[in-house]
Parts: sequence; C-alpha cells; structure tokens
Amino acid sequence: MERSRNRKKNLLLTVATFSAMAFSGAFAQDYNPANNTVGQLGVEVPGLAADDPLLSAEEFERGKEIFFERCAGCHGVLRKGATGKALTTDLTRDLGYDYLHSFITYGSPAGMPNWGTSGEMSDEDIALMAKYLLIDPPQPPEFGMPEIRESWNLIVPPEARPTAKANDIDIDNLFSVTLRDTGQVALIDGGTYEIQAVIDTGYAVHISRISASGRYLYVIGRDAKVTMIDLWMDPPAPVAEVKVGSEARSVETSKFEGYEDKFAIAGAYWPPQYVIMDGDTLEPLKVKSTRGMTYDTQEYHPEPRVASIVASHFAPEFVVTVKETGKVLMIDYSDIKNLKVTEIEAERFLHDGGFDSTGRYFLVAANARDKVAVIDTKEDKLVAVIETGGVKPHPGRGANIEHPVYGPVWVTSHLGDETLSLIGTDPEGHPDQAWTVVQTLEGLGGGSLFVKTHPNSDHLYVDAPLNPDPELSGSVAVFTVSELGTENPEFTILPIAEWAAVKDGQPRVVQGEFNREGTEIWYSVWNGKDKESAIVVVDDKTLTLKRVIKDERLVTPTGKFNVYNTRSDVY
Ligand code: DHE
Repeated sequence: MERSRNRKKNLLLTVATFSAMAFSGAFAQDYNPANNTVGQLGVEVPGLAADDPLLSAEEFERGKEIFFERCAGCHGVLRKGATGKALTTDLTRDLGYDYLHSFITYGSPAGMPNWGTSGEMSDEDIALMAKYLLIDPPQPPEFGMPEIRESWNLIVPPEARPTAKANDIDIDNLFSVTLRDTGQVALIDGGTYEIQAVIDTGYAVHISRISASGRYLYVIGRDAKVTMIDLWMDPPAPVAEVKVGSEARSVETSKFEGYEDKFAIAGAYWPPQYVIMDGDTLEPLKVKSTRGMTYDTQEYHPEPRVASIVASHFAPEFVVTVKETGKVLMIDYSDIKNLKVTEIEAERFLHDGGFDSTGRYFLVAANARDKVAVIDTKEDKLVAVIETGGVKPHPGRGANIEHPVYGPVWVTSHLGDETLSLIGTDPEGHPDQAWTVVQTLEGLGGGSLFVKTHPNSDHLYVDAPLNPDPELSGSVAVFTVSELGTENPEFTILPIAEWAAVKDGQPRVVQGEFNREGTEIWYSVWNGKDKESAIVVVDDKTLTLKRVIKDERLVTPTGKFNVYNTRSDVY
C-alpha cells in the first residue's frame, strides 16, 4: 500500500475498450458494392482505383459488426456523435482515409481509444474501418411491440413460484456480478464469498437492479434482453425474459409506496425507446419512442438514446434520461393507459448518475458537456446544471459523503482527467454551497469510471480502469472523508490487481461496491476473456486485503450490485 500526495500521471486516456457486443438482427439497408465505388463516393483510398468498389459485401458485414462492437456506444448507431465525435459521411469524407486510419490506430487524448497501438484491433481491421466510415451508416430495423411481445418468455408464471423464500441465502447481502463476455451474472454470497448461482442472461449485462421488496433481480444485456431472476427460488433462477430492442444499457423497477414490485422499465439505445413492463412477469405493456427535438436548438434527432434510469421515491415515476436530446423524462406509471410524462430540459449527452443522500435530488452527468444536471424528483424540475471543472464526468451512481466542512456532498470522478468534483447537495443546511463544486481533489489519473462510499465508511474510493498506465488501471485511490477539510488531502493507493495475483494479462480494476454493512468493498479485476479474472475484497477500516475470490466461472467480471445497497439507493 502506498501513500501519495496528489500524485499526477500523464493522461493519454482511452474512453473504453467497449469490446464485443452481440448486435443481433438484420439491417434495413443492404450494401451493394457495385453502387459504392471509390469514384462515386469522391474519396481516395490507397491501392484502389476510381471504379473499384470501396468494400466487398463481406467486408461491409465485418465493418458493421466491428462498428457495433467497438464504436456505436460512444459515436451512436447513426454516428451523430455523443461521448465520441460525429462520424457522418459529410465529415469523414472530408477527413479522408489516411486521417481516419491514423486516428483509429493512435487514438486521441480526448478519449478515442488507441485501437491499433494497444493491439486490440489488427491492421487489416483498421484499414477496413477507415473505409467503412466513408460510407453512410446502415440503419438497424425498428423493434416495436410485435417484436417485443414475440421475444417475451414467461419461464415460471407467478403462481408456480415459491410462496415463501425457499433458500437460506442472505439475500440482502448477495452480490449480482456481471460476467461480461459469457453473457451471465454470478450471484455471490457477501458473507461466505461463495458463488450461489451462475445464470445465463443477455450478452454483456450492463447493470442489475432489484425490486423494491428485494425479491426480484432484473438485469439488462447490451443486446437489450431483460432477465428477471427470482431470488426466493432454490437456487435463484430466471422467471421471465424479454427483449426491448437490439441495444440497451438501463433497467429499473417501481419503488414508490404502493407500487413496490409492480412495474419494470428498460431503456434502449436502439431503437431509441423505453418499454414499461409488468413487474411480476415482464409482460411488455407500453413502448415509447424518444425520438424528437433537442432541448436547446429544438432540432429533430433520430437517435436520442435512453441512458440512466432511476425510480422516484416521491411519486409513482421513473426518471428517464435521454442522452442526445438532453431531456429528463418523469414518467408517471400510475396510469399507463393515459401516460403522463413531464419533460425536463437539462443538458445534452446525459449518461450516468445517482441520488443525493436524501434520495430527493438526482444528479446526472452530461459527460460530453463536462456538466452535471440536478433534478428535483419531488418538484419534478431542473435545479441546476453545474460545470464540474473536469473533463467528462463519469460518476456511476456517484458517492454521497458527509464533508467535514461543507456537509452533505455528492462526488463524481472524470473520464478525461484525474479530478474528482465534490458538489454540495444540502440547500437547507448549506445553502451557499448547494449545487456548486465545493472542492476539487486529484485522484490517481484520468480514465476513472466510478467512485464509491457507504454511510458507515470514512473512505471515498476512486478507480481508473481506463488509464493507459497498467499500474494505475490496476489500482484504486482512497481518500479519508474526515480529512477532506485539510489542504491537499492525501490518498492511499491500493494495488488491487497486484493483490489479485492473476496469472497473466493486464486486468483493469473496476467499480467498487460495498457489502450491506459497509465494512468491505469489492473490486472486479477484469481481465481478458481467455485469462484469469478475480474479485478482490478490501477491509474498509484497515484498507487491507481481506479476500481474493477466484473461480473458473468468474470470466470478465465488471459491475457488481449488492442487493440491499442497490435497492435502497445506498452509495
Ligand atoms: Fe457503462 C452504467 C452506458 C461503457 C460498466 N453505463 C452505465 C449507464 C449507462 C452506461 C447509460 C447508467 C445505467 C443506469 O444507471 O441506469 N457504458 C455506457 C456506454 O454507452 C459506454 C460508454 C459505451 C458502451 O458501448 O457501452 C459504457 N460501461 C462501459 C464499459 O466499458 C464498462 C466498464 C464495462 C461494460 O460492461 O461494458 C461499463 N456501466 C458499467 C457499470 C455501470 C454502468 C458497471 C453501473 C455502475 C453503477 O455502479 O451503477
């Protein structure tokens, strides 16, 4: 363990290795090589003459696959840009083949991964992608109610499920762990560290959320498959599944009093839409498109993707953030037939976020705008849009600490630099500090994705999984909350990857999650699919290694969600 004062590192940072995403479904637009010659497109490509087709049909298919696996998350299916720049053909043809080729190879400090020099893409694929970007993006098909219903599978109807908990698992201290590249989640007991079940789900589950009662676990795959798992069964098992589109990142369940376990909602990247489902069966009830006007210039956007979703504690409402149009939708689920939606203008490129410690204010990063928007879920209105002072805020759900000087604050780290921004969240007790950045800290380096704390902990943890320096991407910085009132607070570095002692590879250490009591924090040591990965458990009081969980079934662990903390919004 190492103690460091504001240790800074060079940040040649990468946004992500957003690798392998199973994008299913045929495309609406077919490619006919004969109609796309180099001359017709008005581009120059080394080795190709004007009447040569730019891509063969096979190359086009491969380009489509690589784009969805590696690029669409940041640049958008239609390449209109979000976390990554726009890549529409009016821009790419001007930039030209050589420029695109070197950009993909070397990346950029602003966040484009160095796909070539990192060895993650072959020379051949880079050349293919530089050509692929010179043709118009193909548009995947729509996925409306008929397709959603067709995909719905009620595996165990409610009447066939146990009427009382049939296992002896301490469900509140269970962790749902994404096994990204195997399309599974592992349910790991927070007390014994034993894997209770490994369950097949959609591909590369992004997040897990728990029903208000704590009985049902809902996970969403990158392929937009929602899987509902009954934690009362012995062993816990899926009871329903449904696909809400072809690409997605978010799922949530109704939490307002009287509506516990009643509804679920999932937000899709493609098609840009959200789907409200029956909380007991996942029967799809309503699908709504998010296409429409941007909040500021009021221009039509064809692909406004649904980013984070939370459930209000103050009303029967889901809080749905729409990335490209910059709107937050308060969706009233008390009457789904006559759906009322309050549309709040916030900021473009909304991404991830979480509640303040009271559960009233939702703070969400508009990452490509370097801002955080604050929504009052009691009054259903925008409270503030805050410049964080860092580059690309990326909080996960953020961390709520009791600052020794400024009282309750919420923290985010940044993808694009080493800073952490502490934002005052107490308009009653600390009105002068509310919704302003009260302090800026410097963590390990750029490439941070998630911060974490717990009400019973005096520590604030920050990771840096996307930092290009393996020593930093394998470590975590820890600040002591009660010492934050001092000038230049120190942090402790935990060498998590070293502690895990995995056999080979260059694992990234990602997303801390506390156990129910707030005495331990778990980190994923996320290695390649064919390599050993692990979960490292840290004792929060002493900041020492408590346990390394290794198992051949633990392939590419990423997100971890403690049942109690997730359902109670404790972070
Ligand atoms: Fe995530 C949260 C989208 C890349 C792991 N990620 C989220 C949320 C969104 C999102 C919208 C908030 C969901 C919510 O709260 O309702 N993530 C995206 C992307 O668009 C992006 C940038 C690119 C992509 O193609 O997916 C992306 N995310 C990643 C990764 O590369 C990570 C590290 C591994 C992976 O699975 O791909 C990753 N994202 C996570 C995790 C959370 C998350 C673990 C939940 C954190 C939490 O504590 O709540």
